Amino acid sequence: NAGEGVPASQRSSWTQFVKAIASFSGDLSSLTAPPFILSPISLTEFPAYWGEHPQLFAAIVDGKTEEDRALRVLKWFISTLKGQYTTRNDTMGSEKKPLNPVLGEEFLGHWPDVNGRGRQTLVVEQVSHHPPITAYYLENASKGISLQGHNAQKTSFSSGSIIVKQIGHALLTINLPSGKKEKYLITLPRLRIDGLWYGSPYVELSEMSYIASSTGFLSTIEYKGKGYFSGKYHSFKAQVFSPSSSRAAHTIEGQWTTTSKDTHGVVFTDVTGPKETISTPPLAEMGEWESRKLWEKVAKGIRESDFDTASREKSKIENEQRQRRKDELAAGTPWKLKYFEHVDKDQDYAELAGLIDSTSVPTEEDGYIYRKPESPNA
Ligand code: HCR
Repeated sequence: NAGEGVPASQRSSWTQFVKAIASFSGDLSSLTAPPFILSPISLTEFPAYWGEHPQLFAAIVDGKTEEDRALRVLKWFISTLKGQYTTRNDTMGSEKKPLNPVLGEEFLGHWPDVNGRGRQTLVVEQVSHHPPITAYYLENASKGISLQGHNAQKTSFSSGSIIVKQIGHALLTINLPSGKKEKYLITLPRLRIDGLWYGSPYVELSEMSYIASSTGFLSTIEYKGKGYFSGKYHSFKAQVFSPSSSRAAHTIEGQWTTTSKDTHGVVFTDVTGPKETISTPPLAEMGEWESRKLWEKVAKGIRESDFDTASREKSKIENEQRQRRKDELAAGTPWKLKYFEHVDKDQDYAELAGLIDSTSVPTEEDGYIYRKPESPNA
C-alpha cells in the first residue's frame, strides 16, 4: 500500500516530498524531506564502500597475466556493488537521504594489514558544494595499487522512480613488480530509486558500466532488475573482451547482491559473507573537518529522533558555511582544498574511454575532475 513504510504522522509530508521530487530536477539535497527518511551519515563516507573487500583489492596485483588481472579487477568491482547500493537498506531499513557534505569535509580511515595483504587507506574530501562533488583516493601502498575517483549526481524523475546519473569515474592504477604500470578506467552505473510510493526506497542499477584497461582488455557490465513479468532483482551480465577479439573471452552472470557464475558454472563473485568496514579514529581524536565530528550533533539528533536539535544544528553548520564563503569573497581568499586539486582534463580518461563503444561513453562534465597530486596516476 502507498506509504506503508512511512510512520503514520509523516505520511502526508512524505506524499508532498514525493510530489516535489516528481516536478524537480537537479540537486536533491536542497529538498526538505520528512524525518524518517533522513540518514545520519554524510555522502563523504560513501567512497569507503570501494574499500570493503581489501583482500580482493590487494589480490588484483597477484594476477599473473593481463587477462587474469582484468578478471580480478572485475571481481573486486562487482563485489563492492552490494555495499555501495544496499548498505542503508540493510542497516536502516531502506535507502535514506544522506547528509549533504560541506566544502572541505573530510573522511579518513584505513583497513588494517591482515595476513600480509597490506594496509589499505582512504582519503575523501568534499571538493565542491555547488554542485556537490566528492573526491576520493583508496590505496594499498605496499601492493602498489590505488583507486582515484570523483563522484557527483544528477537526478531526474521518471515513472515513479528517481533516476540518478552518476557523474565521474574512478581510475585504478597498478604498479607491477616488473615496474610496468596498468590503468583501468571504471565508469559508474545509472541508478533507479524505486519503492518511493511505499516509503521504502531501494536502489536498482540499470544500463551499462565499463572497465577499460590500458592493456586493451574491456569489461562490459549490463544491469537488469526485476521486470514486470520476469527477471530477478539486482542482476547483471558481465563480459570480458581481449584486445584481439570481438568475441567475449569470459561471460559472468548473476546477482550483485549474492553470487555470480561463469559459463562453466564456477562461482565468480560471492558477497553473501561479511564485508570489512573501515576503521576510523575515535570521535574525540577527529579533526573539526572530519565528517563524523562535523555532523556529530546533527547525527545524534537524527539517531535519537530529536529532529528539532538535528535541524537546529544543521542550520548552524549551513549558516557558518554561508558566512565563511562571504568572508572569503570579501578577503579575496577562496577556500583551499587540502588533499585534492582541480584538473581541467583527465588524460587517462580521454585515452581509455576510446575502448568503450562511443555511443555509451559517459560524458564527462567539465570542471568535475579532481586529483590527489602525489598519487601515482597524477
Ligand atoms: C542518490 C543518492 C546519493 C548518491 C549515492 C551514491 C551514488 C554515491 C556514490 C556511491 O559510490 C554510491 C551511491 C550510492 C547511493 O545509493 C546513492 C544515493 C541513494 C539515495 C541518494 C539520494 C540523494 C537521496 C534521495 C532521497 C530518497 C531516498 C527519498
